[in-house]
Amino acid sequence: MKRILSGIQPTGSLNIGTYLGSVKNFVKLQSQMPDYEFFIFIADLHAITVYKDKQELRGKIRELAALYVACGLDPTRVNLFIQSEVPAHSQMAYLLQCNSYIGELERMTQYKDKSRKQETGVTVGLFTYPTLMAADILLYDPEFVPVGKDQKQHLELARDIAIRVNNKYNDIFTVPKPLIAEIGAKINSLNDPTAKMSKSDNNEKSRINLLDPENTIKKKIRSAVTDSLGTVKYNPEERPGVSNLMTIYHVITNISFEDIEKKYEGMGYKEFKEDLGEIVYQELKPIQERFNDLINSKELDTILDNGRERANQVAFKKVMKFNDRIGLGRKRK
Ligand code: ATP
Ligand code: LTN
Repeated sequence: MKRILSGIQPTGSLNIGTYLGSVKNFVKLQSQMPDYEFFIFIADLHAITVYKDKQELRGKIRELAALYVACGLDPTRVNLFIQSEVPAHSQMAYLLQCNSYIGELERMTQYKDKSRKQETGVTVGLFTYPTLMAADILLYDPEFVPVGKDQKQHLELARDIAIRVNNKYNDIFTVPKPLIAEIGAKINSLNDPTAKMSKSDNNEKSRINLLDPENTIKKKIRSAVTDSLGTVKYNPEERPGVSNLMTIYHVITNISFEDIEKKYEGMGYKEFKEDLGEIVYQELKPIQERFNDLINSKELDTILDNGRERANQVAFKKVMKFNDRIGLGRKRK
């Protein structure tokens, strides 16, 4: 069976950027692509490239798992698992590090940005992060990897590594293709609409978290940065603020930009923002209700146990096969 795989880090607060750009897409794909087996995981090993408090990390991992299911991932369709519970990820990452070059990792823009921001205490893990990501992917031979635009470069590296290893060790990996959502692929920050809405932004007002209460959601949208023109028109270059809000509106309701423009013709931002606040809240309400049922449930543990079992089965086989091709250990019978 062909496969699809993706992961999200359990850091910060899951927000509508990650939801609209990534999770909602998985939910759509699981029904649009019935011939594929899905692997979706919580990338907790990636989260510790920067130090995390133990209790907080544990909490975030579980929260993210519950949110995935609350957002509509169907555990009968998707193997949902926690990365660190499948040891082959770390093993494969090492093997791939021995097939990657320092120069290509130094070119990764996310590493350059993050290490520049941090200055001291930049860990080796942060630097080798893309090889761990390549391991996550190549272990499962997926045909497609749905990601946001910001992960495209990492995926290209995973492809390069796969091709290189295939040449050296006789076709061991499927070369994965990115699957990037067309629109809604990038939701921007509410207070700086030229930057990505990010779960690690220190400013809470920059994003709407999936677990924000109704009044917070509405307040944040009301205070989102727009411009002084006061017309609802889509023009991402010149009017990033209102265009970003229109993107959120469009991705949730499926109403075209043109129809949104028509609907709010002759009105200011106030009405548009009031409506958008309600639209976002209505989208998140059922997710929050399902989340509350799941977070402390046995059901969630069963889902993660099943996911871990299936992922281990596939991943262990792959890493042993690669060990064998390299010539590690003793020859397998
Ligand atoms: P950070 O900004 O803290 O590095 P993040 O908010 O990008 O983290 P990730 O865990 O890196 O969160 O993202 C998970 C997935 O969601 C990725 O595929 C990413 O591309 C996508 N994604 C994240 N933020 C957005 C956004 N604002 N718009 C669209 N997609 C997003
Ligand atoms: N690096 C990704 C999360 C991630 C991932 C993966 C996505 C880790 N491993 C494998 C797709 C496939 C991120 O920060 N968004």
